[in-house]
Amino acid sequence: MPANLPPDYFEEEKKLRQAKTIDEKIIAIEKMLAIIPHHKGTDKLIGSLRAKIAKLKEEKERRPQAQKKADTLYNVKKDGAGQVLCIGFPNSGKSSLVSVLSGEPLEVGGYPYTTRSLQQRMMRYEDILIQLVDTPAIGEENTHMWFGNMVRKADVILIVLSLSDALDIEYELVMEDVKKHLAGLEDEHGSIVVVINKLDLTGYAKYLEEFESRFGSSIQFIPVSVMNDVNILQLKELIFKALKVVRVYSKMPGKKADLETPFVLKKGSTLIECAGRIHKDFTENLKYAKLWRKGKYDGMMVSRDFVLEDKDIIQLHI
Ligand SMILES: Nc1nc2c(ncn2[C@@H]2O[C@H](COP(=O)(O)OP(=O)(O)OP(=O)(O)O)[C@@H](O)[C@H]2O)c(=O)[nH]1
Ligand SMILES: [Mg+2]
Repeated sequence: MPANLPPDYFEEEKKLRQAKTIDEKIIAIEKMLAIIPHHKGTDKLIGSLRAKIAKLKEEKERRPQAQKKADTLYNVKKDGAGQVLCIGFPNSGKSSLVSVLSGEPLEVGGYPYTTRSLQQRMMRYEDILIQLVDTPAIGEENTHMWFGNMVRKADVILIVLSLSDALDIEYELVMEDVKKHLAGLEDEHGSIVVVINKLDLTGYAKYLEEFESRFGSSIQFIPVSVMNDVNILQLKELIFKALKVVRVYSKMPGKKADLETPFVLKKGSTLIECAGRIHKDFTENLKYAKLWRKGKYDGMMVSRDFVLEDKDIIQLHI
């Protein structure tokens, strides 16, 4: 017996195919079920749709808490050595950039507002992982739901612009939005890095030069091409620098230093702050410490308020 399904049903079926989250899928199937006429010809279909919902609900239950949240909230919890928020206007290449930096794919499209929610990906930099957050373009209908909060808490704000004759204006517009939310935070907010993407596009050299002469001396910026893999490694380095962290390795007495797992601390952190991070007892019971710094110190005794640098190796004695 033919099912004779109404056009509304196929509309919902299309939505189901486009659905990204489990919730969206469940809603679409529930609507399909409500539309389907009940008769012998549709029994099987109804049964299989109900089974699909049950399976989706099960899948939803099984997923870790963090992932459940990521689907619904406009907030990404920090992870790794620091959080880098990528923002910009539609189509500038935010998702392309986050994909290539992290090596994990994201949806990319040649039309505006491809990205609909915050997405996190981890980028490896030497021996640490840095969290990148891809975002919907500024101007997307729900921007207000995440923009202020994420801008304030980011360790680095990556403004992604696409090379064009409107480079200056776009930069100023994004900065205006950003500054609104950073007002009052003074130097306590994350560093800002400007990425000018699509360097491969021809005919815009003049605008890039103009941008550089206007803003070059006051901001950190780097032109890149995701498409042609230009300056991507340099950008990784710039991101690491902008994070303003140091990596410190610990060496147990009589053993080799553990160079696999650095402790990541804010630049300017002291030995005792690092010791406290390694173990809370060290804060009180530390007797003395030795430090190795390539080309400079070879097991030198250092005091509690000694300021650590990137790649220092320390040995703590209690
Ligand atoms: N020519 C050129 N095109 C690029 C480059 N990087 C990305 N694109 C293209 O630009 C378009 C937009 O890329 P996306 O990464 O989706 O841009 P987005 O900023 O995430 O866009 P929304 O999510 O819509 O805000 C796609 O067609 C990409 O293929 C590049 O370096 N050069
Ligand atoms: Mg995108």
